[in-house]
Amino acid sequence: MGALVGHRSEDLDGLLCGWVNRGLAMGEGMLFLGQLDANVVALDIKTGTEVWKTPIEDWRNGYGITSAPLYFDGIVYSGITGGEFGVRGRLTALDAKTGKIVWRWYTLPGPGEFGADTWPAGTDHSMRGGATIWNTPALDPELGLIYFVTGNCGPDFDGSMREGDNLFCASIVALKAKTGEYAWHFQEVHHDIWDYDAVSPVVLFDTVINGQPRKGIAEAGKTGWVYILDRTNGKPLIGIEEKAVPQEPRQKTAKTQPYPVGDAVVPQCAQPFGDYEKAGCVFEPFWEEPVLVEPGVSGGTGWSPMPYSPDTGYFYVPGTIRTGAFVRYSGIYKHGQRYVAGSFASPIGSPMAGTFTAIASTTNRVAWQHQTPYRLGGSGGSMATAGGLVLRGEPDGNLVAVNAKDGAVLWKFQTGFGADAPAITYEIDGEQYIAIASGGNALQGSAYGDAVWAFSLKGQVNPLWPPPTLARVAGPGGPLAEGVAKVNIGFNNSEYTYFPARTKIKAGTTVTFTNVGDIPHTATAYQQGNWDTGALAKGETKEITFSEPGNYYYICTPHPWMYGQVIVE
Ligand SMILES: [Cu+2]
Repeated sequence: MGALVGHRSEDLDGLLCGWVNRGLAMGEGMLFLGQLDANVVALDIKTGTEVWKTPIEDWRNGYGITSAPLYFDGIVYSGITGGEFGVRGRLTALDAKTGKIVWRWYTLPGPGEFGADTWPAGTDHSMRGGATIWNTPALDPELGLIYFVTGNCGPDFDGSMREGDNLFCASIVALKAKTGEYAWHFQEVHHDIWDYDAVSPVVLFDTVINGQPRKGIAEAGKTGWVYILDRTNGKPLIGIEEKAVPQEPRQKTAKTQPYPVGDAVVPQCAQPFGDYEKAGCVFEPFWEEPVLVEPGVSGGTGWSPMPYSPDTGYFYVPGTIRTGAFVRYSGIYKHGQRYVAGSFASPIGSPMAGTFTAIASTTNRVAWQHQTPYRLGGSGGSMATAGGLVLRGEPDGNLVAVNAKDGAVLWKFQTGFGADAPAITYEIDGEQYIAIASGGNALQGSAYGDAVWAFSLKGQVNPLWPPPTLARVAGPGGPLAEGVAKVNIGFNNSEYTYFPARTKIKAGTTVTFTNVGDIPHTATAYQQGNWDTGALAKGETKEITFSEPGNYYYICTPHPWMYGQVIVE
């Protein structure tokens, strides 16, 4: 599509969460898409010709777009990402015909603006406080309001310099769709230090509570709860209580946090694991000694959407069960670079699993729940049909149809690759089809592919063989660098990381570990093997030769939450 012309694609590699695009919008004979380089582009739907292209920011400042835009009534709405790069989140409205920016609403208040008193006075921390918009907004034409959710506060994991609730991080926000004027907000997590973004798209639904018809809005959070509000005013529909939470004065933790009435869809307390001294529940604070917290950063519901069925009145909530070892360190703000001041790694070998839960919209209680051997909260989500089915793609490659009322599994089909996309349904000449893109997902660790499957009652294509089994325990993530024998430590202003974190080499290869960070680090064999670079000061290098085939994990001895992997063939 002519994307990313004008700069080398590898310049963008270090940005955001990888090469991700969550879809397109359509309107007025055009397709609208947001690009990783922070341009919103309109294409002629028939020819693919570019009609206009508007940068809503400069990607060199740490910004990007990964969400699908929303088109309504002559306006294209786009979020922006970069919450780990010291950016200022915003929603941008563009004229669909010309691409001119109509308005923008900053998710972080400037001096004197509403919410500015939730940041320390006389500082500019709010100007790089994140609160980015990872997913597509929803719009209620009758109320004239547009709704969206915001991501974590920046810097991640360190709240010491940003005392206050830090609006509008981790919030559901409503604006007047035409003008961008503030209508209401609800903050899910005050003074976020856990990367508890609100990132699953909001769901608008109509319901009846105590005999009264109500206009609802709901969002599934990384905390494991579903937040259910009245979308006319942002007030809880069922009940959300502010409760006192454990404190860490150095983190300037919020005194209370919102606890929705009802059930969480994933466990909210970490189990003790390994040598970690402390395991806590949701909102457990931490400082410079790692503390296990559950849900971890990718726990609960991440980017996956949750559908609502008006027939059952249930939300279908995808969840991830995963523990994070949270630790804070000193992060240094550098313009346009990663600005993360801590770590959240899941300990090597700690369990990972998922849930798929029907939550009753009128009580916020579990109606039924499936336990899954793989994570679902950062996956594709699902779709509810008027025929009483819920269809969900799973990272193990299966497209699964379940009974929306009771969760009984009715049908499964192996698509051959990670089915980490929501299914869709459509009708042609009176015949109903179901389709799913099955392409895998790096964060899920599912098998990559490039298949689009369509199903009807007349379908005759056979399923594929299942892809390799997914990891059930945590370990180094990210792409596997083939044949790369150089590992940089502290690369790209990410002091506590190995890059690449995973590499695959032939037996007999010598790997060069170089510390390009600012403080001493090691690469030290973990579990298998007996090798160690020893402490490498800034700029120092050590060569390690791997003669035996095997799977070699390694950690940094002074910073055990740092880990990497060398696979030797
Ligand atoms: Cu280290």
